[in-house]
Amino acid sequence: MSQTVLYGGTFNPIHRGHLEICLRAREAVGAQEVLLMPAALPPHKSTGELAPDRDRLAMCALAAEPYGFISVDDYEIRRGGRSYTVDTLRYLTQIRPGEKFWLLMGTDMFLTFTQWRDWERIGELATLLVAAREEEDLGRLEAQKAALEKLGVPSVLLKNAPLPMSSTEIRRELRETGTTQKVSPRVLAYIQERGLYQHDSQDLPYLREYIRPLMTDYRYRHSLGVEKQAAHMAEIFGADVHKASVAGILHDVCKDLPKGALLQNILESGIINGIDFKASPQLIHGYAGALYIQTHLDIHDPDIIDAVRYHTTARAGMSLLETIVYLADLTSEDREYADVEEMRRLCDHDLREAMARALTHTVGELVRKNKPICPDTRGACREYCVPIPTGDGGTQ
Ligand code: DGI
Ligand code: FE
Ligand code: FE
Repeated sequence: MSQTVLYGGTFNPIHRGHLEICLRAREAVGAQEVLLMPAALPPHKSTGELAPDRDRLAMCALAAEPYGFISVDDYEIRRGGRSYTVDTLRYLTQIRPGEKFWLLMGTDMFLTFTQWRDWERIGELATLLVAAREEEDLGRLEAQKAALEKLGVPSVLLKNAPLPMSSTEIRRELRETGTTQKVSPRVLAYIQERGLYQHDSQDLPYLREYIRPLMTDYRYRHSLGVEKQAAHMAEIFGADVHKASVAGILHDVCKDLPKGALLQNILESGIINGIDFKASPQLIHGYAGALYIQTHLDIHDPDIIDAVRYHTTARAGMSLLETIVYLADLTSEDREYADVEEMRRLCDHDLREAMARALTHTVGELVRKNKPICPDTRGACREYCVPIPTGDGGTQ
């Protein structure tokens, strides 16, 4: 019977460590083929810096080319979004009847196997092949192997598989030096040609390009406007112009992304500041944006993160940068409302007065629409002596 090893992963980028594992896996089980299955990743998934699906797929194909036994399947990328392993295995066993499948996995996945969706079915469709690293606790792995065996799920431990190099390290090396020895020459050429992983994570032209497909044209124009206005105000008030620009361009990065997944990320992060996000879904995008720029864009500057997080609600004790981004959001060149010119004038001269006016307007609107006012917005109102009108609809 033909034997195939299924090797899934983000491959961001595929490197020599991955290829070593392919060789070891083939050897260990006498497989004819190792099938790489790059995972599609939705924009809201927390994965760190990620090259586009198509590029990761192309790099896998380039890396596989010299090895007759490695092939690449674009099934998960064609499907898009999150794929469950069980679905991928169902697909493979359907199109390749009579083949025996081995499912290659790391030890973390092996130890949590019974938490996977339809794990029993996975066990029927494939035999688990576990790439254990030398330094790992083999006793624990053997115990898990025995436990799974009892549940009818067979597995093989691949001991002494080479310590895989880390894609994170490789991305850093590429960013800092423009090159690396840890990927194959063809993959390196592709990375360099496409300019992957080589940007500085706070490079403005890169960030503008990055956000564009995540939002509507309207939102994109607004983001450019907020970047410009935040930079302008930072100049006037002696704040860091670069940080203001980065926070400005990114402040609404999550505004047009699906709210369900964003909310889940926020709840998992534990930073909720007493907000009932279900009652106030318009507050999700600032909090989600603050997480997103860390996980997807490698931006870890706490000043920028807080400016994004509090750009909708404001709060007591805002930094100068937070204040600038909050106000730039309301006075960017795309904004049109009766006294926008007056607000822009204040934003050039008197941030305190501008904040007081902005908050007065916001809480007035919220009360009029009978929407909850969140604790941080209340804190900002206290600080700027803005009374919250009575008829206030709730305590949020
Ligand atoms: O994302 P933008 O549209 O550019 O602007 P924004 O981030 O300031 O979002 C504005 C929305 O947020 C607007 O619908 C009012 C709402 N908002 C601001 N503060 C609060 C609030 N909503 C609730 N429920 N509670 C608040 O304290
Ligand atoms: Fe916003
Ligand atoms: Fe905005």
